[in-house]
Amino acid sequence: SDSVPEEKFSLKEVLITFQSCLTDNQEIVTDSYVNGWRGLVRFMNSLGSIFSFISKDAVNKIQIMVTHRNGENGDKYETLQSMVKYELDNNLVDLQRRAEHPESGCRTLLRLHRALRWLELFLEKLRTSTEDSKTSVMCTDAYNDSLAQHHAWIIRKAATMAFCVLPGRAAFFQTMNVGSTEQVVAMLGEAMPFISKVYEITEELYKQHNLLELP
Ligand code: 1Q0
Repeated sequence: SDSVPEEKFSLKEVLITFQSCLTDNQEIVTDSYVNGWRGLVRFMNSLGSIFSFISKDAVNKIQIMVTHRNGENGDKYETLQSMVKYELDNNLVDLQRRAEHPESGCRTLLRLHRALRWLELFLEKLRTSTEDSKTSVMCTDAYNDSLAQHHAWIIRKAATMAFCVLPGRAAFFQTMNVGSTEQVVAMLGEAMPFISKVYEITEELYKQHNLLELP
């Protein structure tokens, strides 16, 4: 038959992409990293249009990274490590203020990297939550401990308002399409170490090159 079955969206596949980010010598593959975010955005879109101001920004940043990858020097962007080296060696990063290179791979990826910390904190809260835990509270706490520190007041306000309409824990777990609560918890336990590892390696890379505050 030539009918293509409607693909059931499962968050498991998304979180597994972060596993495929890591090469044997602990480098991070840009395409896999970007694909991970693509899947997360797809999941976020399924939560409702109130999140579209967030997904628009995420899509924009994903697109910037894709454009670098598809560009003339795309091979230099194969891993985050090679990207940092290439952009720094060729003065392609605005270090003090946004100027000639407002869309450098380094500054764009830093925003996704900070969001990955939010994801790590949020997933860990979900994993260890109980039936009466509130997703909005877990999400807000994770946000305040990570991304919020880098956001202006107005964005913090909008984000926190959006979190309030997150579905409850049970409905949220259902949207993830992974199975029972036990299966969700197990899946999160499996995926978390990879997400943490990817975060840690990127953080270390950026720290080494003094890139953690790029404008
Ligand atoms: C489920 C709810 C999703 C909550 C997502 C949390 C992130 C909140 C971020 C709100 C700010 C977005 C508006 C734009 C901000 C930019 O100013 C900022 C800085 O960039 P720039 O160029 O101005 O310097 N951009 C960012 O900080 C990047 C934000 C990227 C957010 C990507 C979110 C992707 C979505 C993920 C949904 C995952 C849901 C996973 C649930 C897992 C459940 C097991």
